[in-house]
Amino acid sequence: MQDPSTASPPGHANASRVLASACPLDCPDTCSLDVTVTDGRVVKLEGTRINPLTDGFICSKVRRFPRHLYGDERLRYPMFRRGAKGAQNDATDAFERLSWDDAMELLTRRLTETRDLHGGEAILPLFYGGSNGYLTQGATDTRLFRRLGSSRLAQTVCAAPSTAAATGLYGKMLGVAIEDFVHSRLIIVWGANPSASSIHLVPIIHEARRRGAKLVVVDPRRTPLAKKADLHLALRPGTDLPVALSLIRWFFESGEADLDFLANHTTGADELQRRAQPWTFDRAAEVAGVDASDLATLGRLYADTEPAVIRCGWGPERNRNGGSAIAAILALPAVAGKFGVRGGGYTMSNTGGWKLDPEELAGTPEPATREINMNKVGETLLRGEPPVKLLFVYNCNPLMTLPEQEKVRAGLEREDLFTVVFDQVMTDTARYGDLVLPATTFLEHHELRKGYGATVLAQTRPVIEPVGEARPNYRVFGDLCHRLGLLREDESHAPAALIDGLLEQSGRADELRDTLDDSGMAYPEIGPTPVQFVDFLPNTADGKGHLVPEDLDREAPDGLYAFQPDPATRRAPLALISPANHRTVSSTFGQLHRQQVPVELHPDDAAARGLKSGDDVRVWNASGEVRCRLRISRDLRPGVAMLPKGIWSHNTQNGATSCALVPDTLTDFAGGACFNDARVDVERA
Ligand SMILES: Nc1nc2c(c(=O)[nH]1)N[C@H]1C(S)=C(S)[C@@H](COP(=O)(O)OP(=O)(O)OC[C@H]3O[C@@H](n4cnc5c(=O)[nH]c(N)nc54)[C@H](O)[C@@H]3O)O[C@H]1N2
Ligand SMILES: Nc1nc2c(c(=O)[nH]1)N[C@H]1C(S)=C(S)[C@@H](COP(=O)(O)OP(=O)(O)OC[C@H]3O[C@@H](n4cnc5c(=O)[nH]c(N)nc54)[C@H](O)[C@@H]3O)O[C@H]1N2
Ligand SMILES: [Mo]
Repeated sequence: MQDPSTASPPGHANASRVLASACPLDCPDTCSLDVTVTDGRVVKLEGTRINPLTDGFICSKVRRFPRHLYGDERLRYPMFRRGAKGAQNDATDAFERLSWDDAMELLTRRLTETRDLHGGEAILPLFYGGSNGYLTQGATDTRLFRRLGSSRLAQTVCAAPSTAAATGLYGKMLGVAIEDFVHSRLIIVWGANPSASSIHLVPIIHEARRRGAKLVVVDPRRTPLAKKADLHLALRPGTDLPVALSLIRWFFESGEADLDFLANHTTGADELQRRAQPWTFDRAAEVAGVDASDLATLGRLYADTEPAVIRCGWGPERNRNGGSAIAAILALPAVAGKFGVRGGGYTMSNTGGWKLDPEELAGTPEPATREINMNKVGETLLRGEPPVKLLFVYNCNPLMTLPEQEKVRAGLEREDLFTVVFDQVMTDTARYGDLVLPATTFLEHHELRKGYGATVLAQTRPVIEPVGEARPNYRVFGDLCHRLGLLREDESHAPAALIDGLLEQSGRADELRDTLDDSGMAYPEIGPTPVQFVDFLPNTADGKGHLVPEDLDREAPDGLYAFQPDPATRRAPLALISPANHRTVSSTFGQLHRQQVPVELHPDDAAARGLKSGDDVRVWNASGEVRCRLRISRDLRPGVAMLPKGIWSHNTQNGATSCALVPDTLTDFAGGACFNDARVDVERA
């Protein structure tokens, strides 16, 4: 392997070279990569061991990255719309090519006019998880939109309630390192499906089991790990809260709670016990649709086994009880006394090790303009006051990933809305763009990212010249600031300056710079595998875990840990879940998979509707309908349907996806998305 800093410059057409990189996609693993470049083109991506978690292998999605780079759907130059918004015709018919100079001039004019005529709040930036890098989001874009006085975006589509819960309870302390799961004797995979969403955890779990560990999976589906588990709790979606509270209650009632730990390291244990009191195993089992005896088995196993770790995923947060559910799950290791040993505790998001804030580089404080919850973008585009007149979409594909898809679609169809879509490929959203701008990928620009499973910080450089005329976000947002006269003389949007600015915040910039220049990856000062409550305490003011944090308690309707019942109705009795699939990362790479995707249903639910596998069906509720094939699956529990997240309009018969059935209601706190509160019925089409 060759260090990119000493390699011949990107684009230099010569024989094959292997250059180091790291994946910035929205996935916990942050794989370290070797990229083979032949004659200026990427021909192969492989995993390395620089991030030991990668262990030399990567997912099939990123192995096929050359198809994303060079495929027909790749955006190669700026384009202006000529045809109808949303037209599915060939991109070359619907759009006219522009030079970057003309595109930037047009955009500068539209931004200025919109602000002058309608006020800054008529501009809405819309962005999320396309790249998890500090250079593609947070610094230069924030600088631009703050100085324009645009509406602000609450980034709530994922992880908002879980982050609020982890912050409220433990100050978002680091989790158990993924590598340390091998030391666990009991692994509880709670609402996560690492076989699709973070594949490097899977062999570690298998190794732990070879060493004698037990595996429990809490998931409405029989996931690949659930099929191998010692216990699978196939609960109803949205019922994690009563299940976790019933375990908490049992620990207190049976004398298994770790009262010493609770007294020394937490506050709020008595109040938590009081709130868990109504949830006997029988009552929780009835609400969750599981056997009370399985809850008792899990309680006993968790009490008796050490080290025990909970891998809490994002499945439990995506419903009306999501915030309280995550809080209750994260409270369990405190109640059961599972912290303080290697391989014991919990893991959720592991970003707590890095306190770098790109927004500090924006150089302008957050204005007091209106804040739009991104789960309500459809509603805002249709009925927001003042109306949104200019929508600037980047790092996301909102038509395929936000709730109330038909509202989002109707909003994007507004002829008086000017939509900019800045993306790498012609997404379903980009088809509604008035101005479409081509973005580089991580193999064509500089990046610095932190992992959220692996605790690494990764720095990467371009390994090829941009495809076509694609440009990095930092350049486009920086140039826009400059053209609009919003850039101060001492400010730079050069990647080196941005990286320097971020590393300075760490208090160990020189050391980090050396390490990153050397290997491309660095760990927090505390090291790669610190132990919870041994090597560090919660990042709360008093260093304790707060089991009933006041702010969350105030925000939640009826208070923290209050259960909201199932939203099913007679007309919409089935719970539709839409978890991650193994072909896409959210909707990224969806252009590469054109086959029809079926909705899945349990055999009993299909039989009750006279349906069989292969039938054309209509999945519907008051928000919309999806027309697709039916697949009968014994891996779902009765009452649950599944249509994965991340699919595109070409994957169904009518162009609608699960988001068309998802309400824009919010989680109990932090304004999170309730994807798994979609309630539907299925009938023959
Ligand atoms: N291949 C791939 N990898 C990804 C992604 C991707 O789209 N594809 N997405 C990335 C992103 S953005 C994220 S946030 C993570 C998400 O990764 P995960 O945490 O794995 O989240 P999900 O896939 O949403 O759901 C996980 C599991 O929760 C189950 N589930 C659904 N509802 C409930 C519930 O109410 N309770 C419980 N206990 N379980 C429930 C689902 O059946 C699913 O098996 O993965 C990241 N990695
Ligand atoms: N039904 C349903 N929907 C869901 C979920 C669910 O559980 N169910 N889960 C949700 C979750 S967990 C998440 S995180 C969201 C994610 O939703 P989004 O944030 O919309 O993520 P993606 O669909 O991956 O779209 C990211 C886009 O950014 C582009 N991109 C990548 N890098 C760059 C860059 O450097 N510059 C620019 N300009 N563009 C770039 C990619 O090409 C891609 O088109 O989806 C949510 N949607
Ligand atoms: Mo996510």
